[in-house]
Amino acid sequence: MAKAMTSTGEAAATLERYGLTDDQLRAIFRNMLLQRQLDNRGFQLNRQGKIPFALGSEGHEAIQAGAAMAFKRGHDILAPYYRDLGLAVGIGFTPLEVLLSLFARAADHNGGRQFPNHYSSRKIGMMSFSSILAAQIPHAVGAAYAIALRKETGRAVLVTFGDGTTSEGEWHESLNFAAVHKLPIVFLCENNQWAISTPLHQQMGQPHVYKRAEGYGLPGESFNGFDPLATYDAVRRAMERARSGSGPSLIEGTCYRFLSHSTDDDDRTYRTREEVEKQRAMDPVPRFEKILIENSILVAQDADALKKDVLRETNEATDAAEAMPFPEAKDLYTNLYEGAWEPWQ
Ligand SMILES: Cc1ncc(C[n+]2csc(CCOP(=O)(O)OP(=O)(O)O)c2C)c(N)n1
Ligand SMILES: [Mg+2]
Repeated sequence: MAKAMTSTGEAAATLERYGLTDDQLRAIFRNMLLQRQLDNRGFQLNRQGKIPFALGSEGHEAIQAGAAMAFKRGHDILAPYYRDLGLAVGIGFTPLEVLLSLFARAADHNGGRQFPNHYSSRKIGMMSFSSILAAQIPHAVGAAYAIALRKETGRAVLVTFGDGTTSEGEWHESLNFAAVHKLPIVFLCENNQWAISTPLHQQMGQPHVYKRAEGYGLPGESFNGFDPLATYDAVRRAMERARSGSGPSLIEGTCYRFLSHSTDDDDRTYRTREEVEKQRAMDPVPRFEKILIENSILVAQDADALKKDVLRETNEATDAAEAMPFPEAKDLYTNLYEGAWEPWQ
């Protein structure tokens, strides 16, 4: 294969694309752009006083778009956590569904009554989850246990969590149980080096989460979470292992949280701008765009057209969701009690 030229005229190293087609590579890039646009929209709407809360996932685009490409829709199950906007969108959750969640409208999957950014969709195989850190992990292990009990093949569970979450007891119990029963599950840690205001070194003595795998008798592996293709490769191999009945894995991608934890905190109070700027210089979105252009998979005009298209899609979803009604007060107990029973009566 001929080597592509970089913008500086040097020969670019041949891209290791792990069998992905040009269309798939462009789809990964589009997903990264869409995640960032939707992510920013949440912060903008909050600052405009239109929504009470949003979480940022900037810096997680590569890890999530790469993982989404390794997920088999219609077969696999995703048990995500609150920062997985790009994973949700990457497996088929629509921008309108994201905005309905942020605006808490009645047409939202959870009837507008779940916390923003807590998506779920039976249709695409995405489990509902709670804000309690690590609570999704035993649920995910339960889903994997069900797959094993039913002797289903060709499907597996992908469960995600942050670095801070690995300090929770459920995390350890889940890994041990999954290892003992050789369950079809992949534990994916999105290590962004912070847990709100707690830096990694105050969270754990061993900064590499994947190294704990050995203690449970699992394979463990780390990869560059700013690289969507390295992520795709690691997640695909671990999911294939799980789908084929060879058991669970613990994999860890290192990335960084560029924004505050959420619209409710100000990261200037607990970390330096120098640290954030140093990580920003490795921003995975422009980095991947450059790689695609240098390898003639994308031309600059197409990249601009993609960005415009993603902005248009986000604007349309915003307007459509905002125009929809809130849930009605009479529906407060629907799906909570049988027959919408009012417990005080
Ligand atoms: C059991 C529990 N303890 C504390 C919290 C408050 N809390 C919410 S997010 C968070 C940080 C989690 O950090 P990490 O797991 O690294 O994920 P990240 O937000 O960095 O993606 C904390 C402490 C919670 N939701 N649940
Ligand atoms: Mg974290």
